[in-house]
Amino acid sequence: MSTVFHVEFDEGARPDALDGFGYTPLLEAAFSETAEAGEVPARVVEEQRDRFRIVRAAEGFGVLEEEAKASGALRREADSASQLPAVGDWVSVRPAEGSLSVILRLLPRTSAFMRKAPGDVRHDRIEAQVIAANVNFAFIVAAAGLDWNPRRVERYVALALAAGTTPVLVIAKSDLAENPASLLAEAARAAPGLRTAMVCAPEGSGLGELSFALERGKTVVLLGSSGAGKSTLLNALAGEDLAGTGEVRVDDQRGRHTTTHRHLYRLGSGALVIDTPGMRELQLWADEEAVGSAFPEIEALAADCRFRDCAHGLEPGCAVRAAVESGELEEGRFASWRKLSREAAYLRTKENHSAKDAERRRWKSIEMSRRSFAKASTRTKNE
Ligand SMILES: Nc1nc2c(ncn2[C@@H]2O[C@H](COP(=O)(O)OP(=O)(O)O)[C@@H](O)[C@H]2O)c(=O)[nH]1
Ligand SMILES: [Mg+2]
Ligand SMILES: [Zn+2]
Repeated sequence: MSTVFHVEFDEGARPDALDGFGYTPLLEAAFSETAEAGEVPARVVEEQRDRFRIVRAAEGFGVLEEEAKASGALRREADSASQLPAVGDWVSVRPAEGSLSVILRLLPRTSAFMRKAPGDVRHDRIEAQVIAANVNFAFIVAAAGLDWNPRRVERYVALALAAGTTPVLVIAKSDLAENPASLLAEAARAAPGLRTAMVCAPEGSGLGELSFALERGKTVVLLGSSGAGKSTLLNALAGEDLAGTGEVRVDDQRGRHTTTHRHLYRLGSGALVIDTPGMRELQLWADEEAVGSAFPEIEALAADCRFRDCAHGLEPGCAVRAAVESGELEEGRFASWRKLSREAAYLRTKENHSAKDAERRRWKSIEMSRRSFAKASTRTKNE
C-alpha cells in the first residue's frame, strides 16, 4: 500500500507540500524549535508492529510515503506506550539513504485518542495506548439493527471528549433499522447534543451530512466495533476501495479482508481519515470530567442534589436518583454513567500510582541528567 506521489522538480524539499496532510504554521514552529540539521517533519500514516509508515515532503515537489522506525533513544525515553508514535502523529524524522528513516521526536499533539492498553497485570501497571493523534473529529460508527447498543455509544463519546476531539455519531446500515425514527430518538438520548448522521454507505445515502467535517487538512478517526461498517463508510466517502471490508470471524482467516492496522487515508476532498480495526473490548481512558460531559443531563440534575459532592448513591435528597425513579432519566443511562465514572476513578488512582513508580525509578537512576530532572519537575507540576 505504498502510494507515492513523487514528481521530480528542481527545488529544495518544500515542507508546504505537507499542508495537504494537515501541517500548520503552529506545527512548523514546534518543529523548527527542536529540529537539528538534516531533520524533516513527517506524519505517521500507519502503525505496524514496530515499524511505521510516514509521509514527508519529497525533494522538489509533492509528498512521499515510506517506512520508518523509532530511534532507540525515543523508545528508551518513553515512560509509557503513549509517548511512542501513533497514527496521526507529527514527528521529526532523519531521512536515511538506502535504509529506514528514523523518527527522532514527536511534535506536540493537539489531541490524542487513548484507550487502556492490555495491562501488565503482574506489575499492576496500566498504560494508555494512543489509537490516533491530532484528530479533529471522531466518527463513532454504530450499526443499526441487532448490533445497536447505546451503552457502547456512550463509552465512545466519553473517550472522544477525553481525547479533545469532537464526536459525531454515525448510525450505519440504516437499511437494518426497523424503526429509524425511534432509533434516532434513542441515539439522541445516548449522545445528547451530538451531530448525528444516519447512513447507508453502500447506497451512498446520508453521507452529505458528514461533509462539514471532511474538509481539507482536517483529520477524522473512525471508531466503532468490528463489523460496524467503518471501512465501508471510508470507501464510500473516498469513492474508491481504499480499505478492505468484510465480515469478522475469529476462526476463519481465509481470504477475509478486514482492517488490521490503523491507517490514515487522504480523501479527494483533502480530508484525512483514520480507519481503525475494531476493538474487541474498548477499555476506557477518560477522566471523570470527560465522563460527566458525556452525560450533560445528569450534570444538570446534580445541581439540585442536596449535597454538593453527591455521588448519586445513597445520599438523601439526590435529584439524580429521584429522576431515575420518576422515569425522567433512563435507568440504563444512569447505570452507564455510574459504570464509566467508576472506571475513570479507578484509572485515576492507578495512574497516580504508575506516575509515582515512574518517578521513583527516575530518581534511582544514577545518571540523572538535567533533562530527566526537567521532565520530572514538569510532571510534578502537571499532577
Ligand atoms: N446491510 C448493510 N451491511 C453493511 C452496510 N455497510 C457495511 N455493511 C457490511 O457490514 C460488514 C462489515 O463492514 P466493514 O466496513 O468491514 O466494518 P468495519 O469492521 O467496521 O470496518 C461487511 O460485510 C459490509 O458489507 C450497510 O449499510 N448495510
Ligand atoms: Mg474495517
Ligand atoms: Zn445526587
